[in-house]
Amino acid sequence: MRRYSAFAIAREAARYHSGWERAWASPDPKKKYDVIIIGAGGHGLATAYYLGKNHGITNVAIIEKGWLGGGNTGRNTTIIRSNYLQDPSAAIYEKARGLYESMSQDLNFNVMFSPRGVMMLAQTQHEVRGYERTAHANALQGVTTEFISPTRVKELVPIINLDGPRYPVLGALWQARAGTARHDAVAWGYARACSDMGMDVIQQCEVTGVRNEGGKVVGVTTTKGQIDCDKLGIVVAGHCGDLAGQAGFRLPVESVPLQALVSEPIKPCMDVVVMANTVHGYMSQSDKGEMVIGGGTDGHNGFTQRGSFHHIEETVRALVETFPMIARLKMLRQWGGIVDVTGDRSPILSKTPVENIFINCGWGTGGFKAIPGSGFGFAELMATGYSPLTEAFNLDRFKEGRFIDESVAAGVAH
Ligand code: FAD
Ligand code: PYC
Repeated sequence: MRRYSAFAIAREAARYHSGWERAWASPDPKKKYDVIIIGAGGHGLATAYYLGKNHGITNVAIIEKGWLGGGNTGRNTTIIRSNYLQDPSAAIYEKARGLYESMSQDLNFNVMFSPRGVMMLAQTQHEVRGYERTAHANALQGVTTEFISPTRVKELVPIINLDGPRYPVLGALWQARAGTARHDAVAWGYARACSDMGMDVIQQCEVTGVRNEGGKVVGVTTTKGQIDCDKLGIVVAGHCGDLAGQAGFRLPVESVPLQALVSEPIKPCMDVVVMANTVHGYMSQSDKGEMVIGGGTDGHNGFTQRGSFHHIEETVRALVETFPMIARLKMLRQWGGIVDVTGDRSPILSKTPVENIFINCGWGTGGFKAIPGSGFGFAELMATGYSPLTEAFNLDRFKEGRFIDESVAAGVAH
């Protein structure tokens, strides 16, 4: 396998942005695509990739209003884990985690997957019981997690304060094979693989209308003209309500800002990911040495890619009590994304009321970890009409009351 340095990854990005590759393809009005995917985030690109790789469907266009991975895929804090409670979730997140393990080889693009371990602290008795229950459920699902003691927590994270001023650390749910990956490399790797298969990745092209005839999709209208297709996948995260509206149906999804921040780089001090959901902050250390920090969503719907200022204060306060040594760290940057949240905190991967339109959304605050599993299943659904990975996540569950409640496993409050 060829390995890529950080420099080589940056060069790959420059290739895309310089127009050297097909990634700057423009829509060809004479061409009809078998499949159009709206949204060149991780889920859209992974879907296109598996349509080609697993189902031989390569007459595909991926249409992006901004740039590759410029939505939530390039804005998240890169936590990858599969310690969810319900069986359908464990299946799709564990499939994804497994695919992350071999993604660099599969795409021949270094996505810097780092299975360093993810720890979710239990700081109330309620959380202890909840995480013990999750560990038992995971054992039945074949997902390797364990509930560990405070002593083990301290061994793994020497900088942690077990006796915080508000909540002591009573233990943690630990997944040793969970971790992080370089988020934009995931988008670039999939995009290059799609491009190599002959697909058109069309950037700076916003879909402004979805064209249906007789209840069946025929194409889209974009800022670069009309494009025809047989099947359409809407994979636009926080903008899914808007696109569904253009197609003529409604979704049970709310869009809310979620933000993150990073500190100045410091020497290595923590080699696992820690999530503290009661005090409400989480932190990991990037390969560059920056502390990567996040907390909850804004308490109101919104489409700003910023997030409210008071959340920064709350998140930093929570993390300073958990890791007192970060108190004097300077913060370098802050940003936000628009996340698409469902009532049961589980995604939607589904057929829609319009024939041949499929929707993949609702990943909320936790979809980065799911990208390869979601793409694998959604491509199967789009190609064959059925996927065991996506079946439980269909839209009808909201009518039929078959919720997949992951409000605890989602980790980030929303
Ligand atoms: P996106 O990456 O947002 O892609 C959708 C694309 O659609 C965008 O590029 C957008 O420009 C495009 N688009 C929208 N409308 C149109 C249109 N009309 N025409 C054409 N294109 C359009 N998840 C985790 O698993 N772990 C984490 O640690 C984590 N941390 C997070 C931290 C933050 C601050 C945020 C914001 C999110 C976090 N997430 C995390 C969630 C994760 O980032 C998302 O669930 C995931 O990236 C969604 O991917 P996507 O491909 O569905 O969406
Ligand atoms: O889903 O693990 C997660 C997560 C952490 C931060 C944001 N999302």
